[in-house]
Amino acid sequence: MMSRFLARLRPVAFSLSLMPLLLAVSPLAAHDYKLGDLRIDHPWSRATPGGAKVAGGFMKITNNGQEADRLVGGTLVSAGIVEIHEMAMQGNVMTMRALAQGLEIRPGQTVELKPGGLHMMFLELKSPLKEGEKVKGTLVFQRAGTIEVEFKVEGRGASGAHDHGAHDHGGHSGGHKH
Ligand SMILES: [Cu+2]
Repeated sequence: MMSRFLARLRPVAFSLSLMPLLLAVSPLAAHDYKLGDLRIDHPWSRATPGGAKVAGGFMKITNNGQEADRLVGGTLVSAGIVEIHEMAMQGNVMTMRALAQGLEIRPGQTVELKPGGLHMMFLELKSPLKEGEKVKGTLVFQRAGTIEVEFKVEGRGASGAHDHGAHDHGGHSGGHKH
């Protein structure tokens, strides 16, 4: 009885202890991060077409804690400015606007930043983002603090019809009324 129990238990314990090692050495391993109660899944961006100075940053953020947190900022080594944006209809025109208070992630909630929706906005890119690269950056949360991440650069057509690179970004700040 006991030996059967142990036989079942051992493979589980073995694979759990091995997991951090595999994550560290395998480039094919899932690309996710933990910071306090937050889990950040697959930060990615898209290759920029020649000369583009802007790109979007995407990921899933899950809050497994008891308190709300907020994504309030971040950095990307190749970007001069990083903002957090949402897409919103203004009349019948889709526009982007910066979230001055950041992006709230409530307890138990998973928020997805994705093309055409909530996103990080990388502005003033000093060098193009090339498919296959991993670009270092940080995410800053109000409660959990700062974490270093890598944004995986995917192909230009990746996930979603909305091409951020082609966006008229000047129009979005120009359209702001303060
Ligand atoms: Cu934007």
